[in-house]
Amino acid sequence: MELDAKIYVAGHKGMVGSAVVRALKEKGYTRIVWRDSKELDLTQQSEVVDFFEKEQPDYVFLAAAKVGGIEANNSLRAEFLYENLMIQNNVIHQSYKYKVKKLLFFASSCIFPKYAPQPLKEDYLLTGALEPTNEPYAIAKIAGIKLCENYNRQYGCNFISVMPSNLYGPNDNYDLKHSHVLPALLRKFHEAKQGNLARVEVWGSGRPKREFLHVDDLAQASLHLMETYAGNVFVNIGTGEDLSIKALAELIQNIVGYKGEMIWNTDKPDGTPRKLLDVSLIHSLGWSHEMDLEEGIERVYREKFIDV
Ligand code: GFB
Repeated sequence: MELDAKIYVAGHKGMVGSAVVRALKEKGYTRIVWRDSKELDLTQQSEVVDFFEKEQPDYVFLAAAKVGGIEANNSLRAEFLYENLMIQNNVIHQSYKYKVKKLLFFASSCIFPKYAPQPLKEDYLLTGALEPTNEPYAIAKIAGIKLCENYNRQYGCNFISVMPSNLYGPNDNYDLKHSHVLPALLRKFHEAKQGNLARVEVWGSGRPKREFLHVDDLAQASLHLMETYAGNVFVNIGTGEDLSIKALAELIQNIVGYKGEMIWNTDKPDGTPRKLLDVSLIHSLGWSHEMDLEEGIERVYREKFIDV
């Protein structure tokens, strides 16, 4: 990407989009464009057409999506399918129409089959049934990957897809009902410590394993792929290491310094038992993660709850 290229970051206020904007600015890109959702509703085709007609971006990072943790995915099932399909259909199709040089689509590791062998290689896609709690979201993301792949095949576009593991970092969602586990536990333990509460409720059995990646690492990987990679194979982006939810909860409890008890609410779903990404492809393409999990959580905790 030329430093004076016009780059559209869809979803610039979200955790992923804002990290991409930070990384682009750090590298010296100056013509970054974005719109708030009030100015441009990406689910509306005519608004997206008008935006592309006006801005004619050279490159697109498609980070706009309806996202959330296990409860949000499981309860807002229609919205997760409908809104994500609409957003990505509109942005990917207009990127083709307006001859965008390259587009990067952010998918998610929940697209893999629930019981796929671990670690998850890119070619395990569509080899088995999905995890039911996030099937609508996963189906939308699989459609997005396939849209990119088939615009490449039929029209010679240069649209790539990436598959991040579970993410955390600045601008995460801390709403206890709809957030992911890591921000939810940071908030729960912090508030329990502040309020001298005797116990904190944690969801599920604690046995599922998850792989966590700092969003700044994801942004660096995405820029690297935008600059160096073209192809129909999507690329896993992760650390290649996971831990159980129980181990994560203990780590967060220690970082926060909460001395009370943890109660496991097994009425809440566990979700997929494990989704560790095979990161050999991205390693072979010359990128590996930098942020260690403990250091990353300490940093996020300080930024969100201490240095405010
Ligand atoms: O992060 P999370 O909501 O999503 O939950 P997924 C991960 C695990 O943490 C589950 C447990 O086993 C939860 O039961 N957990 C424990 C908690 N305590 C909590 C809590 O207080 N809040 C939350 N949210 N979880 C999502 C998918 O799956 O991950 C999306 O639904 C997407 O589609 C995203 O792929 C990355 O990792 O299970």
